[in-house]
Order: sequence, then structure tokens, then C-alpha cells
Amino acid sequence: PIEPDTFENAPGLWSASFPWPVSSAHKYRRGHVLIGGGACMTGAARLAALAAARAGAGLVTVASPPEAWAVYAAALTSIMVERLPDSDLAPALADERRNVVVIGPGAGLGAQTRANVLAAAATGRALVLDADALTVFAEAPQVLFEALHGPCIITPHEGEFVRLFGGEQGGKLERARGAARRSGAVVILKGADTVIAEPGGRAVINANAPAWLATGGTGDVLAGLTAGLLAQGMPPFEAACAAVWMHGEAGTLGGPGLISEDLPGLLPRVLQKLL
Ligand code: NPW
Ligand code: AMP
Ligand code: MG
Repeated sequence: PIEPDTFENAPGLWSASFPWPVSSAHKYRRGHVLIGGGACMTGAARLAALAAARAGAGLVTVASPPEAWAVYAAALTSIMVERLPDSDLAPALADERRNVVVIGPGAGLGAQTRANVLAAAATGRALVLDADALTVFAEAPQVLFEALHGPCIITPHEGEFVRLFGGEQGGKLERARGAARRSGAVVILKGADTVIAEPGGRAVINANAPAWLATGGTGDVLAGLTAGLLAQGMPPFEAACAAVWMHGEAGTLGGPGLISEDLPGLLPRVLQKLL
């Protein structure tokens, strides 16, 4: 440990719980990630969906409001697309085999995003909340924290973090730890160095990420990747640490000129390193 209960991220911390498929596996046994697709910024949910699938989730569904359905359906092949009657995610939550729900990437800042998060949380389902799903609770973060019943991973960048937890002084490590304690969620506080913290006090500092990752959409990829591991039964803290490490490795493999949509396609090479 770097200091008590604090570790530098490395596969040795989580490889024992990495969800490799077994010979009796089939797609319904490898988890089903549901992603709430936004109506306008459709790229974000698509990036998350591809990353969840590359992480090994057996099935991935993007649930789309009717006006964006054709965009998702035309752009996605391995990923399933569900056409919702409107922007309400509730119908897509009815299938309980969808064991992880991702909300936030490209979701938009309307009241419906807030309602969708609360509806998903009420099911007790494992959640990955990112981006707009965090920002919509900036005025009332306690409403979000009190709604969380099941496992939850939140993935704020610094801007999103300050909206939710305030900008109080202190090091990144302590701020992430405090946020995990306050929210009850595993917190991935992103940046050049990313801190992963859980409510019990364990924290991991990740340092393998290259600055090539500072480009639009990479956070959306991380949300999907995290969900893909979580859906396969990896415990939330370990899934968060593994996803952040894999994301950094993929960014390094991509190197100069990297754009976010390169990342899902680089994940097989990252998985190969872990085999
Ligand atoms: P400043 O400039 O420091 O005052 P937002 P977003 C601040 C979707 N995307 N990293 C900073 O303020 C996302 O999924 C869709 C970043 C900045 O102005 C969301 O749904 C894509 N920001 C939506 O866009 C690809 C930092 O926060 C503000 C920061 C909005 O997400 C792109 C940005 O926060 C994108 O992912 C940091 N380390 N520190 C697609 N292909 O469809 C401080 N800030 O306004 O919530 O914007 O992150 O772009
Ligand atoms: P987002 O802002 O939500 O798109 O997330 C950006 C992703 O890229 C996060 O995983 C960050 O940790 C990563 N990232 C952003 N800037 C850097 C940087 N300068 N060095 C390394 N990783 C970065
Ligand atoms: Mg983001």
C-alpha cells in the first residue's frame, strides 16, 4: 500500500476476480448491459455499448427514444436496440435479466434523465452513472444518494464531481474517499491520475493513462467498459479498477491520434495481456 488502504492500480489487485468466460458459458450467462440512449448525442451511448460488448458482456441493449431509434439501429450491429415509446426508460427495465444499467452518456440534462436514474435505482439493479446522470442531481445530490440501493459505480470527471460533491479543499484521494462514503457508491474520479474509492475506505490510484485519452467520448467508453465487467459478476470495486486500468492500456496502445471510437477495438489486445 502507498498509504493505509491505498494501492496503485495493477492487475494483481483484481485479476483473481476477472470474469473470464467458462466453457459452459452462453450469452445469457455473461450479463446483459442496458444503456439508456439519448435522443441527440447518440455517439456517447454507442461508444459505451461497444465497450461493454468488448469487455465481454453477453448481451448489450441500447434503449432509445423513438426519434433516435433509426440512428442507433443503423449504427450498431452486435448491439441490440430497443425502441421505447418515449424517453421513459421504465419499459426497458422490466426485463430483469438486464443486470446492469448505464445512464448518463449523452442522456441530456432534462427531468427525464433524473426520473430514469431514480427508476433504475428503485429496481435495486447494479448501476453505472456517468456524465448527465450525475449533473442532473447537482441541485439535490442527496436525492440521488438516498435512492441508491444496489451496487453503484459513479464515474465523474472533475467538473461533474464538483457539481455533486462541492469544491472543498483536500487532495484528490481524500475527496474521492469522502465522496464514496457520502454517496454509498464506488467513485471513479477521473483525470490524468484517476482515483477509485469505495465506501469502506479502500482506494486505488491509477497512473497508466496517457494524455491521448483527453479527447471527447473516452469517458463514455469507460462507463460502458465498467458496466461490461460488472454485468459478468465482477465485484463493483474490482470492476471499476480493472476498467480504469484497461482503459489506460487501450489509450496507450492507441497512442498519437487516438479518438474515442478507437478504444473499444483496442480492448481485445488489452484482454490478451491479461490472459
Ligand atoms: P471548465 O471549462 O473547466 O470551466 P459537461 P461533457 C468542467 C456527452 N458527450 N474534464 C469544464 O469546465 C457526455 O456523455 C458526448 C472535463 C467543462 O466545461 C455528456 O452527456 C459525446 N470537464 C455530455 O456530452 C462525446 C471538466 O466541466 C465542463 C474537467 C456533456 O459532457 C463527448 C464539462 O462538463 C461527450 O462525452 C475535466 N477534467 N474539469 C458523443 N460523441 O456523443 C472541469 N471540467 O458540461 O457536463 O460536459 O463532459 O462534455
Ligand atoms: P470524460 O471527460 O468523461 O470524457 O472522461 C475522460 C477520460 O479520459 C477519463 O477516463 C480520464 O481519466 C481520461 N483522461 C482525460 N484527460 C486525461 C489526461 N490528460 N491524461 C490521462 N487520461 C486522461
Ligand atoms: Mg464524460
